Amino acid sequence: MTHTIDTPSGLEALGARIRDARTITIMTGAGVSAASGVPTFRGDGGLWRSFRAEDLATPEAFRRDPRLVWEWYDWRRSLIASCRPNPAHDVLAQWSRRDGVTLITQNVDGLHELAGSRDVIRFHGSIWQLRCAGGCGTASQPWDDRQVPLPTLPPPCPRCGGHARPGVVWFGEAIDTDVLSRCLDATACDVFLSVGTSSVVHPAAGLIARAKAHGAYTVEINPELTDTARYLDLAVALPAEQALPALRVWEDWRSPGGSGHES
Ligand code: BJW
Repeated sequence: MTHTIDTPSGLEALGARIRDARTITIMTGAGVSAASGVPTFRGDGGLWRSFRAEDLATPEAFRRDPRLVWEWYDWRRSLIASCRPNPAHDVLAQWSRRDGVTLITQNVDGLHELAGSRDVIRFHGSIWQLRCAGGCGTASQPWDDRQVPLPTLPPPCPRCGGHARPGVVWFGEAIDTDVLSRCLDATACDVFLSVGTSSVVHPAAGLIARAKAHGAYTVEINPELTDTARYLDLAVALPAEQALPALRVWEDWRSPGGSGHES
């Protein structure tokens, strides 16, 4: 049966387990950025106008009405541009300096990178990248564009003049094969933490079950425990920005008597 913790003072044993683990994989979702002011998809404020992510984050929606889809992304880009990393991003940035830590995020907001996290695996791409949806097709590489608001919607591809699209993964689209294979490899770990995700969108949601099958100690951190939590070893019913700093892992890793492995 899953053990549940709902106070920061109950996190000592998890902190010790993480400190002693050789390999730790963390997968984050929208909840990790909630305290920074980025709306989650399926919580309060998850609707834009009257649309859900499932209505707009699809190739069909883009084909039908590229301007509408771009208005949503342009609004989100403007909002995210004024957001700053919160203590959850800061703790994970510290952890990312240690050997054996893999950070995977479903988020496209770039806040882990802004907090200083190294080698973030972006499962669903980046809202700060664009790629050609027109004549250059899938052969073209994404490019960075941080303008907010974008001067023209939809923005044009600079090469072929067709529409550019956000450099993100929509429903029905495959995860980049290299990204997926690195994430599957990272499920062979000692501890797997799922932080701030509703665990309803696959294949990301399936990674923790795979980690458990490999023998990892599996943990969810989410104030609203998900259906997945009941299959895991531990459920931490706290916001990420409270739970992660309360683990006090980095302080020990840094200390001379700490359990080492720091790069
Ligand atoms: C806090 C907090 C705090 C609040 N602290 N926590 C298997 C079974 C069923 C369906 C499928 C399946 N395999 C594939 C599918 C179909 C589909 C899918 O999963 N559909 C489901 C909806 C049923 N998946 C796909 O289509 C994927 N592609 C695919 O599988 O391709 C196969 C293929 C192979 C070969 C060729 C072709 C195809 C792609 C999925 C792409 C998802 N994209 C999006 C948009 C990205 C771009 C953008 O941002 O616009 O990704 S949708 C959206 O959902 C976004 C997110 O990354 C993703 C997950 O959301 P997340 O992060 O979990 O957010 P929320 O809002 O749901 O949850 C937030 C949580 O935080 C809540 O639980 C809160 O309680 C919590 N919280 N405050 C901690 N302070």
